[in-house]
Amino acid sequence: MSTDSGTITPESRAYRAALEVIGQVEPGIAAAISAELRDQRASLKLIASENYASPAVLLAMGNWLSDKYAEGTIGRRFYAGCANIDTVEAIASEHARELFGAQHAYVQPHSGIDANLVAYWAILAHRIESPALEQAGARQVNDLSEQDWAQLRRSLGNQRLMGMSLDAGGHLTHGFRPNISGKMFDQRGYGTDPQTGLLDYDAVRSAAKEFRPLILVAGYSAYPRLINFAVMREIADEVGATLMVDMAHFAGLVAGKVLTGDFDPVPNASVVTTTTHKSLRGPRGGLVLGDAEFADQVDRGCPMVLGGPLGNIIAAKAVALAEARQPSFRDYAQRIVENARALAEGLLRRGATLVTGGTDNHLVLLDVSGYGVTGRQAESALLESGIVTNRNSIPQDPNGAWFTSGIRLGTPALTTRGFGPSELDEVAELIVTVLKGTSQKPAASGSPSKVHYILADGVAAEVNSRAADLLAKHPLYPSIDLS
Ligand code: DSN
Repeated sequence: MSTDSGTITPESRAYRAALEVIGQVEPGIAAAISAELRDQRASLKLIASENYASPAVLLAMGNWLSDKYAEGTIGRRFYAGCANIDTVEAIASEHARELFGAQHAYVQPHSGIDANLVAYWAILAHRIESPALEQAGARQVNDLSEQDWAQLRRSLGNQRLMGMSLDAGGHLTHGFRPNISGKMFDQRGYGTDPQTGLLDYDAVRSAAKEFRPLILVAGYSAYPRLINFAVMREIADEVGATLMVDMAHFAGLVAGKVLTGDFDPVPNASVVTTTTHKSLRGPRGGLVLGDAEFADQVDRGCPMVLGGPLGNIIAAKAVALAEARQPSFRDYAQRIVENARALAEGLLRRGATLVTGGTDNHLVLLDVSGYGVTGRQAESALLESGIVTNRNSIPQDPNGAWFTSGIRLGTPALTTRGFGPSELDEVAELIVTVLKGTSQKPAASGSPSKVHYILADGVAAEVNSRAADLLAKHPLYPSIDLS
């Protein structure tokens, strides 16, 4: 790209100026920002939960909206002078409601975990706290007698939650015991069929009938198939549970209308949470969507559960949501899935083992145990070869959640760069080349290491070079030249 002052793009101008200003105060930070762009440009990003936000989204984050405190929400702020934050929040909420067809949208959560905490407390408040207040004739908890307050606290702390277990592909916040969700709720996980790796709705139904949760959570961070949310809703209704869906991973596929009807969580669940930075391709953050009946409690997320809203991030969410309402986003979402399928087929054709035998969404879960390495070793060998992935446990993983026996691969980021199915097939070849060339290095004790590995001579160089050829065909942020 020409650096001639007549042809320089607005994005290049913006970032050069920003880096110059930052560099005058802390050059190390300016250098790290530039290095991150270089690194992202130079690697095949297959982390299923990452993406590349547009320059407009990125630029919306770096400004003085960050300086404003605005606890509360529109029309109910704890600070004066929030008119512009009100505008930003209203635009973001409207885009979210329109994009997803939701009755209500709360755009303040700082992350997916925060969004889930807001949702849990909103459901508890709506279903447990409000009826208790009504029964006691109180307007708020401060009006309760000590005895009623103690009783309410006991009730809030003893509710049941059921979600997909972590090793079946669920998320930490869906009731994993060490997580706060597993401690604040009496929890039970549902798994997948040990033979097929698929969600068994009959098993979920009978477990729910036995356990009778207050909240049934659906959604995942490492399940490569679709979930029928209409069936999950039927199960929730049968046992008196509120269906909550965490669509963080596949929000882009919902926004892009790849997941519709029974597979669209929004019309089927009462409360839906998401992050905004994964397949949705926005800034790092979260959203809570849902039925109007939960709106009042959801809107109390800040300051009851969350710290002050980040006006600059909400602005960037609004920009990203506006982008996702464009027709081109539907094409993008469709291509994510086609690319994931091409990646899965390419891996299978080259002898790899995939959990569930394939994919219907944006991710593939590769069982690396057949290559004689742990997920941790595979992750490191791939990184050395220019392929960024993350290790992930597989169902009944003998190596546990830290070393793991799996690698999770996702296509949202490479699809943003413009990769197509034939290139994902080549990526599959590169992955298998690395895995076949990787072996365990014995630990000092002589026993097999779960960490150290040996990569056969020449493999990293060859794969890095072929990855560089692929990446050169699809430059990242072509409108930005920092030189
Ligand atoms: N860290 C996210 C992921 O990678 O799936 C979930 O929290």
